[in-house]
Amino acid sequence: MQRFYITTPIYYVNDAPHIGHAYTTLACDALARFMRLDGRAVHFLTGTDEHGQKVEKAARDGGSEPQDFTDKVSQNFRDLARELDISNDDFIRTTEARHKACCSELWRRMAAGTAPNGESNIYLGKYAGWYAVRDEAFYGEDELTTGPDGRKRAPSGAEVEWVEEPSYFFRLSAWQDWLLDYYSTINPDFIGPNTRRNEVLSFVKQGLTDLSISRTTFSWGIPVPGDPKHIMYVWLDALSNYVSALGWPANEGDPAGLFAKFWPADLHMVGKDIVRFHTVYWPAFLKAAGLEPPRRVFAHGWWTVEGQKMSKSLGNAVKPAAMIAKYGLDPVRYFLLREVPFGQDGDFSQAAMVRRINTDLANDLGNLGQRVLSFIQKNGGAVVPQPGAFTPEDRRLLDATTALMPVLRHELGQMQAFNRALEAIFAVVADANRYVDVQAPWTLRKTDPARMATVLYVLADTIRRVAILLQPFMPQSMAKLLDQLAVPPGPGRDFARLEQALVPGTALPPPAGVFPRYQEAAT
Ligand code: ME8
Repeated sequence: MQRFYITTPIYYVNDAPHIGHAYTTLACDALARFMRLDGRAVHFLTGTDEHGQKVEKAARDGGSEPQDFTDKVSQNFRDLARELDISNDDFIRTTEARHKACCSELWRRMAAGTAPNGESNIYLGKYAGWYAVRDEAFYGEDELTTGPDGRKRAPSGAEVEWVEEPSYFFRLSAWQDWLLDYYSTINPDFIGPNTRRNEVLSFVKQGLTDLSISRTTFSWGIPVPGDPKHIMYVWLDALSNYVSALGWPANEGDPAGLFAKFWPADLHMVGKDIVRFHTVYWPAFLKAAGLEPPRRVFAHGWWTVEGQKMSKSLGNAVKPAAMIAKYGLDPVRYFLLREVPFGQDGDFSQAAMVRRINTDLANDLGNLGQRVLSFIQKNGGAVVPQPGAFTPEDRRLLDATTALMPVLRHELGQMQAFNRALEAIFAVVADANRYVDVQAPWTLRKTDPARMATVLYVLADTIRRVAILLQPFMPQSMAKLLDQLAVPPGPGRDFARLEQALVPGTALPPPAGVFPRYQEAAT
């Protein structure tokens, strides 16, 4: 069986989850569900990033011990996954013992190995330079700008501070040629989309400097093996989650273990803010430790809200729970993945959300289901109709759904183009609505009942196929629609059954609208 390992970033617990976090997790969920329905063995991981200076500071600012604080806030991210109906197989916290053991071993392996220039991968030195706690990242002087307030800032807008302390370094400079080779020759599909790939390539071509990978001025983290005054740089700690959650190193060499089954990861999904950590540092760390690099990293774009950056100070962060309460879960899932070409930035506006709900979901898909199923209920004896021979128009509509499978495999599996996948499915929904209008079953009812039955059959089966294909995006609503077509839950809803048509004569329950129009409550 083909395997698929997909991960979200592990989120910092200093912040409450908002629509940006929901977005990444949702995209991964849709892909994980797609792959499962397509017959793959899937492992889908999410979790929380709990060490480092930023989290320690957030805990202390709130008057808590870091462990108590992280225990509490990590739960918000688990709750988010439940609110969004996320199908993750595991949830990792970097404060768990399984993770700490993995980090220590990864460090030891890196330290034991040599870089391509023959020198040791890790050496002790002194870091003197700029650090942004908000990004948990080191910056060169040339990357900074000075604001009107005289403070220096990183390209992300985060304030930086001068840090001078003993530190272990990773000999990243020596991995530059291997990285360029990895991006260009060994694995040209490593980074998506292309804009990000080009950015990373030019960053690496400019020349890499060695990376500070330990800190000594605070203590909330994993100690460096053999030198516990140092704690590991939080990004080395965090990135390791992708292998610690698979049980590495304890199950190394066990062919039935999760690590053997699922590493290297098929896809690390991330936001564009953290692409450098995942595409430069992470493959180099792994290679230095003698492990395989991941197969692909896709960096999606950034959401603003009503044209503004989401921020604590503006207090405009969109809370997923509030959106779900207002619009329903599946409309929110649909909107986020449909509205913006995946990879580009997008703006979350209530007006755009309502437009999508009313146009695509209520008018196009909802109406198709409702008018066909209630017509069958009233005029077709409330059973799956008995079709006669299919005309070319009938075949064209049925074939259109079958033809979607390779398109979806490409757009989702290779390109992570959620919007294009949804566009393709909804083009068939539009075809089906046109087919209803042209075939006019209400007229056939009087002139040619046998043909009416065929038309209704073709429509019911098209709705079944569309509902099966939309399950990864809107699992709960599509389950309701498939219930109304009397398709039992389980393997009958897998992609492999797409062409195993409805059985004429099967009783159909009374239909109920799946996507109501959204109307602003009168004030
Ligand atoms: O960076 N639009 O965690 P983090 C779109 N712990 N996506 C957004 C977003 C927005 N406005 N805001 C956040 C970290 N995200 C590290 C990761 S991984 C080994 C360690 C999403 O809590 C997006 O996926 O700051 C981004 O990359 C991630 O949240 C950052 O989450």
